[in-house]
Amino acid sequence: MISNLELPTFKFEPVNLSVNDYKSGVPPVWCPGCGDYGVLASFYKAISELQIPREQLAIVSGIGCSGRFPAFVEAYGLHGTHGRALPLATGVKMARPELTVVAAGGDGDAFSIGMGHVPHAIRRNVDITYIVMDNEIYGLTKGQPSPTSPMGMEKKASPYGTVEQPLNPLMLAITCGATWVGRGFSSKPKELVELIKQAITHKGFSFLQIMSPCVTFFDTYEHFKNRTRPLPAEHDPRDRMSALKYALEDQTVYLGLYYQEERLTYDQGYAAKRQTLPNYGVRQIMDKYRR
Ligand SMILES: Cc1ncc(C[n+]2csc(CCOP(=O)(O)OP(=O)(O)O)c2C)c(N)n1
Ligand code: SF4
Ligand SMILES: [Mg+2]
Repeated sequence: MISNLELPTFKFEPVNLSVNDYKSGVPPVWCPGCGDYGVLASFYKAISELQIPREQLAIVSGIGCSGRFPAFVEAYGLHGTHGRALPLATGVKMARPELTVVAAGGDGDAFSIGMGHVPHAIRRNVDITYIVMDNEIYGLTKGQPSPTSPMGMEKKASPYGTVEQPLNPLMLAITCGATWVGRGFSSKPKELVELIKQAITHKGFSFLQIMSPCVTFFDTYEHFKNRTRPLPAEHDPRDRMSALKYALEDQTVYLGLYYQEERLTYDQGYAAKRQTLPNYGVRQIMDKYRR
């Protein structure tokens, strides 16, 4: 019977894993200078510092240059369909709650086609880390505007400049109720490693926006180098209004931990519910509705 299905649990001896142990051997095919290299390097370092066993790590992505991420990491990987990283990652976490689950992808994957999933994964507080590599453009499909492209951006696909207000990912995550919200920059690896470690360690939905320039279609390196600053020391990450204030700042791009709180996670909620239903199973459900 499904309700009594016992999954085997494996015990592995602890080993000291180096950064190289987390490299899959598949060479990244990103353009030279792409910000995603910085994100990947920081990710390897973070997971090696956390010593996450490779068989306990699952990385899920949608489609995009950034969506290639799982291929480069020696762990479970799922390169899914465009915009569906979060529902797939939710499924992985619910089926194997003991795994560390990381979803990774781009601003288009997250906020265009995948936007319907973002608020729901957040409000459910699924215990996963969502890394959005935000280059403010569709890189893979050669430079169309994305929901985070600045207003007026002139490209081949928007030759007279866009007329749309960009979406603010941090504001979205904070107001939907994310329990961990942070922002990093691919060119600030020391800070980024710490943010990735914190995001993964947090129990609940962690939303990490990483500014990761696309050198080929929208080179924003100078823009971000001149505008990024650490969040001021007086900012208290337990203060949601303060987090929103800095998220809304558009002249300075603040980096660091914006917001954190503890709340029941989706898998904890389900596990607790099951405790109250000792006879839960397909047959019992069918009996309930037959009555
Ligand atoms: C259903 C579907 N629609 C459209 C596409 C085409 N497509 C592939 S990636 C992408 C956008 C990629 O942009 P982003 O998510 O920002 O990733 P980046 O390449 O910038 O890292 C689009 C529109 C697709 N693969 N599948
Ligand atoms: S097109 Fe842009 S985002 Fe894609 S690999 Fe090249 S630099 Fe990176
Ligand atoms: Mg993009």
